[in-house]
Amino acid sequence: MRTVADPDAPAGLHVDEARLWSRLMDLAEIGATARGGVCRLALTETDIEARQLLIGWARDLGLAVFTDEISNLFFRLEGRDRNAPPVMTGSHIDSQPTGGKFDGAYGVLAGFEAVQSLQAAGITPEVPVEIVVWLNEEGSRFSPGMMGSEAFTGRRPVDEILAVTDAEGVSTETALAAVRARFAGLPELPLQRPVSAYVEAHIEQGPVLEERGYPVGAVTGMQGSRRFRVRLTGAEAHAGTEPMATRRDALFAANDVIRSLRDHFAGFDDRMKFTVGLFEVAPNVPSVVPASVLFSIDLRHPDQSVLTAAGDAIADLCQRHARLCSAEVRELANAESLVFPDWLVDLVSEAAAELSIPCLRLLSLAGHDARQLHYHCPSVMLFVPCHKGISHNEAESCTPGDLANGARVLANVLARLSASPLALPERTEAPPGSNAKK
Ligand code: HGY
Ligand code: MN
Ligand code: MN
Repeated sequence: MRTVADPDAPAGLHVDEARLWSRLMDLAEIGATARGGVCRLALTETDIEARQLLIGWARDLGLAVFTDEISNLFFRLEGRDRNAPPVMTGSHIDSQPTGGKFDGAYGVLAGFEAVQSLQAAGITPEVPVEIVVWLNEEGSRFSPGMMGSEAFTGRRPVDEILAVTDAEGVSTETALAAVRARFAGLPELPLQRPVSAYVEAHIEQGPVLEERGYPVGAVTGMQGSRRFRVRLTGAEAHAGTEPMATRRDALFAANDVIRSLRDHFAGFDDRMKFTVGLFEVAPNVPSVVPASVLFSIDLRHPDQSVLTAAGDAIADLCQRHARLCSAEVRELANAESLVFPDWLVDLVSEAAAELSIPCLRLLSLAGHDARQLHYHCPSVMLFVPCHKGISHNEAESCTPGDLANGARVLANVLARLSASPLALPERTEAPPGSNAKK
């Protein structure tokens, strides 16, 4: 077994499990919830506090700190070739309202641990290495998510992102301006700048690694997902006087529409995932017939043709089952299934083998910022187990050992990718219509 004493010991051997766990717990304090999770929504005071904490840690490591016009954060370990496009690693620090300590945060802090391991191994990379914090991956306040990585890669126009409003009517533009003012002194880098490669570490958010007994996963690709909003419009009426037959009851219409969608999607194989997570009724008072319902649809499947066919049926189903109400269907995002470059997935597997860490190749059923970077530069992910696959839930939990193993593999991957300039990646052309706002 090789040790850190070996001059050419893999950088990953310098990972410090306790240090990584301690940083994760410190970050989890920010937005901590009473049930052991985190609520750290994008562009809120908790997001700002978390950024301040990370900037302090980055400066302690001697990393240069940058931002951009959409408030992504970049912590840069300089390379011998300062002009070479950086190798990037990172994830997000915003959470779901009932999120866990590790979703997103792990990818950023595994990046810190991996870079600190490169430093401990005395490695000066040829190519700069940057840890990135993407703005608003989750999209739980400003929808859809992945705003930082979409703006960075040019996959969604910035003005479209700035125009999005939250439930209180606050625009992304207003909330972003307040955050940018708090970090006014940070030097800015342009959007869409070249990147040599992107590697994102993340918890699996599924049960496979834990069930199969693998400490690390090399992620082969990501299933496609389509996001919609459906608005059903009827008319307010008196709960005591309006006859049942003439009511334009938007809630009863929503009940029929959602039932018809459930029946339709149940007709596909069990890889189809259909979720209605957001549901708003107006005027939402006991003695008025509901006039308006707004609900979300999150639809996912690994087979692109199935996802296309299933998603394209939604508008017609809504119209047909809306009863006396009108139905308006808007698609917010359409992200295709994708496959990461084989050579990069192999590199993750090889880096794990170098450390004698068993590694399983698997597909990501969750969405991640790597989805956007995939069309900008060669990208890949590595997963670590989370207990029973529980995530987007305050009970999300991981073991310090698994988290450290993922950081060890990440350190080795970064060491190899940054050791010499990669041929500037030709960009993978995005499929037509993906991510397009209908
Ligand atoms: O929804 C997702 O797949 C991601 O965890 N935000
Ligand atoms: Mn995530
Ligand atoms: Mn998430």
